[in-house]
Amino acid sequence: MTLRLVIVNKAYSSWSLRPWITMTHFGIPFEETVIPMNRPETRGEIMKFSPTGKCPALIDGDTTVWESLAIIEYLAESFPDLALWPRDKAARALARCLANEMHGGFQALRNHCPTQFLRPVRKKALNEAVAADVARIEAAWGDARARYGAGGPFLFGAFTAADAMFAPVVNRFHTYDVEVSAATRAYMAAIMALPAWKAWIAGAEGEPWRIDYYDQV
Ligand SMILES: N[C@@H](CCC(=O)N[C@@H](CS)C(=O)NCC(=O)O)C(=O)O
Repeated sequence: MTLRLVIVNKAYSSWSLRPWITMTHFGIPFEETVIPMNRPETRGEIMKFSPTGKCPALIDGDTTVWESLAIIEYLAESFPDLALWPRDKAARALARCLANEMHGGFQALRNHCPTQFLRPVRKKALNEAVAADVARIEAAWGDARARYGAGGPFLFGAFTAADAMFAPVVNRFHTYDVEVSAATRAYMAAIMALPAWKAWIAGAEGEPWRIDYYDQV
């Protein structure tokens, strides 16, 4: 049975990107349904797939999985031959810590700098709370890279679900021209060079829907 991933606009959706880039990068076949946000019918359309009225949602036959991180865990269980998480237990524990920290945190950064995959690079001043989020993210990335990143340019060497969880932050740092270290820039460049990243941006560019609020931030 073909997996179906239900997402909202690629131009703006950070949560949708996470499972999408995971599945695309690892070559997991799926069909996608894109529901445009900010329309009167949006919630009803999403509710056909997800009880939360939020995307992403993964449909696998009779099984529906929502919440980006739960979807990634479901995929990791469904495709055990693919190293969605690092193979080493201690590395995997750190990867899950970081993924959970991202899933539940960094609210200041998320509110101040919404993901916007089509926004030209333009600097935005950061307040103290956002700067603290940026500092913590840089420290977390640096720690993972120092301990487990020797085998490649990603947090745990090869691309894993931890990178997928942070991929929208790469967009935020990039498009709001956040001042970060050279090491952070190198990590961002590696993410933005991924074919799966480029495919997401191309998808966003091809969408006919624009939302003023996000376009003006
Ligand atoms: N914690 C959820 C967040 C899901 C979420 O907020 N999705 C947003 C898109 S980024 C959504 O579906 N918004 C549609 C709407 O509110 O109408 C997850 O990890 O999947």
